Amino acid sequence: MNKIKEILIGTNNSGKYKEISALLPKEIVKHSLKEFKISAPEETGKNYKENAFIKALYYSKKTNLICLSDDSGLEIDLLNGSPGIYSSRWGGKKKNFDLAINKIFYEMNKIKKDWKKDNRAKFFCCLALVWPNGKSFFSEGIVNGKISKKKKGKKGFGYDPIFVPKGYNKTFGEMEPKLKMFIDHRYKAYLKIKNFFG
Ligand code: ITT
Repeated sequence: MNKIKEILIGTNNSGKYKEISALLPKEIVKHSLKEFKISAPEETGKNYKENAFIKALYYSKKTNLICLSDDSGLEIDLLNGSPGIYSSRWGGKKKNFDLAINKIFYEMNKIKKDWKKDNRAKFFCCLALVWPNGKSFFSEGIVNGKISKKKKGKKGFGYDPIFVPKGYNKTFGEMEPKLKMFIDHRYKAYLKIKNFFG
């Protein structure tokens, strides 16, 4: 297999960008969307895979580069899997995750005032690797955990301050990024495509 030497990391989320670029081998030439003036496609898919494909295909066609995109989300058992594929949209137009996190607490409290023991959740990630000719490859990863009663830590992004991964007693927001990135959903999905990069 010809190893990929140059790639576009097709995300507008700087937290994701940092993690993905740190996972990829150093030698690979990495491009970010900041180098190009491309607006984001509408995520009209009905699941993570469709949305990851929409993004990677669109950015790959626009730039003629192989593109790696991520579609991910937080799934909370008590909320029947919400916010799920709408995780980004719960932050509103301004992607305000203080708001999104408050909405999560609000919705959980509405269902059960004392949800301390009903706090199971997971992060899901689908990575799509798409070539300009439309060839594609997908991989998925999950990290199980629970929702913390309070927001804790300022180190991460998105929902990191309220997610405690299984086997740890800190939120992702309290963890060093170097620890978080090797236990999360994105890393687990990346392991399944890492052979493309050598
Ligand atoms: P792109 O589509 O440009 O990649 P996005 O932020 O809109 O950026 P998604 O549509 O995949 O990406 O939304 C997933 C949301 O889930 C994202 O905005 C984060 O808030 C959240 N999320 C995903 N992975 C996360 C992680 O590792 N830590 C915290 N929050 C995460």
